[in-house]
Amino acid sequence: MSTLIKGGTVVGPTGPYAADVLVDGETIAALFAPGRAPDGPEVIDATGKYVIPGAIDAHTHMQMPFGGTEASDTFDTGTRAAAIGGTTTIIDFAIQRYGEVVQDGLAAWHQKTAGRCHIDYAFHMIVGGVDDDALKAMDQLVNDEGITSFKLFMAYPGVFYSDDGQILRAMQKARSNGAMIMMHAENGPAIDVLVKQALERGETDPIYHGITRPQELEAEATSRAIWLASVAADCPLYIVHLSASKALEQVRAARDLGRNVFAETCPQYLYLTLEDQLGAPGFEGAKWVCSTPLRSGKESHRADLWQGLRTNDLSVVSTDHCPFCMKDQKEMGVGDFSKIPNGIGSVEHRVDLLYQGVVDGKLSLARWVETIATTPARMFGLYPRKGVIAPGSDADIVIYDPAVRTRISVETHHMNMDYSAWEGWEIDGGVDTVLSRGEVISRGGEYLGRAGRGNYVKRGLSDYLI
Ligand code: DUC
Ligand code: ZN
Ligand code: ZN
Repeated sequence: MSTLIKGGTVVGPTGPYAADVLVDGETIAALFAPGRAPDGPEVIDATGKYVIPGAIDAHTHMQMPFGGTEASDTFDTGTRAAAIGGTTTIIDFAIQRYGEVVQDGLAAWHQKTAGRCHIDYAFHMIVGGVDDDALKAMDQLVNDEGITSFKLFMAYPGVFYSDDGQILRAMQKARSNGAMIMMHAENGPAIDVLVKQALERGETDPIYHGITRPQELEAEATSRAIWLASVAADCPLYIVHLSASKALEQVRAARDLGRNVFAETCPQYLYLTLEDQLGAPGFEGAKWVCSTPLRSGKESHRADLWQGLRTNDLSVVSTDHCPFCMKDQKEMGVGDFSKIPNGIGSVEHRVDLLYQGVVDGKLSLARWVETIATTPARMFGLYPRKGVIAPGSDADIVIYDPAVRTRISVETHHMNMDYSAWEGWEIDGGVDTVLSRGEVISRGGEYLGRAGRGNYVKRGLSDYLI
C-alpha cells in the first residue's frame, strides 16, 4: 500500500525543506516537490508540521536486572511508550555477566524481546567479564549477529566493572574487528570509597548519590578511557551518558586532535540538577538517582552540554532509559542512598524534550534531527536504512506538530513507572503521527501498533570510523 505525506516540512541533517514523501510498503519510495506527486495514494496531511525520521534511542535498558531488582519497563511496555513518543528504533543492551558465556547473555535478550517489541530494535553487548572467550565472542557477534558495539564499565566494581587491563584488551579487539567500545566512564573504586565514608557519617539521603560521584571522577575516567583507546591504536570510543563539563573537556580535546572519540548525553543532564531534583525533600530525590548523576545547577554543566551538542563534541542524545518505580524499587534505598536502583525513564519524552531545545534557541531544527535520529543511525551502523527521510530507507517517520503543547505526567505517560521524572513539564510541540516501516502506529494520540511487529535489526559498523 502506498501513502503520501503531503504538505509538510521535511527536516534532515542539512535543514528543513518543503517536500511530499511517498511511502510504498515498508520503505520510502520518493520525495516530490510540493504538489508534484502523482494522485492515487492515501494522503496524510502534514500541513504546518515537520516530517522527520523516526527517532533512534541508542541507549535503553528494558527489563534490566540491576541493583537487586529489574527495570520496570518490559520490551512490550517500553517500546510502546517509545513509539508513542516518536522513537521507532531502540538499541538495548544485552548483558554478559561475569562468569557467563557472552552468547548465552545474548540469547537471553533475544528471548526477552521475541514477539514483544512494537518497534524495531537492535542490541549492544555489555561485556561484564573480559577474558579470552569473551574476546573471541566479540568477533563472532560482529561477524554473525549484527552487534558492533560493546559496553564496558569503569564503575560498579563487583558487578560490571572491568579493570584497565581488561579494557585495553577489549579495545584492541575492537580496533581489529571495527567495533565501537562504549564506556561507562566513572572511577568506580574511588566512588565506592566516597560512598562508604558518606554512609559512615550518616549521610544517607538521595542527594549523596550525586555528591559521592563528583565530576572529577567522571572526567578522570573519561580521560583514562581516551588514553587507553589511544594505546589501542585509536580504537573507536563512545562515552555514554556524559553529564559533566570536565568530562566534556576531555572529549573535546580528543576530538580536536581528530581522534575516534564520540560522546552522548541524555535529557536529564540537559535540564535537571543535583539541587532541584536529587536534593528534593525527604526521599523524593530517589526518583532522579541515576549514574552518571545529575550535576550542580550552580555550575555550567547544562549550558556546556547544550553547547557540546551544537559543536558536535556531543554527537547523540539517548535516554539511558532504565526505569524503576518508587514503590518497592527505589524504596529499597530508604535510609541508604547506595541501595537505590540507578535509573531514570524518559524513552517516551526524548523527541519532545529535545524539540524544546529548538524552541528555546539552543539547537537548530537540523541538529535536533541529527542528535536524535541521523547520528545514532550512522554511529551504530543503521544508516541509511534508518535515521533519514530518503528513497530506499525504511519508512520510519514522525510527523511533528509545533503548534500543540505537550504536558508530561505520570497520569498520561505510557511507561511502566509509578512517577514521572518530568512531572508537569510542558513542551511547545508534540508528536502527531508515527509510522514504523510504513505502518501508522500512532495518530493524534491514538495508539494503533501492536506487540511483536518490531523486528530485530542486525547492525553494520559505524559510519564514523577512520
Ligand atoms: N546507569 C544508570 O543510571 N542505570 C543503569 C546503568 C547505568 O549505567
Ligand atoms: Zn552506564
Ligand atoms: Zn545505561
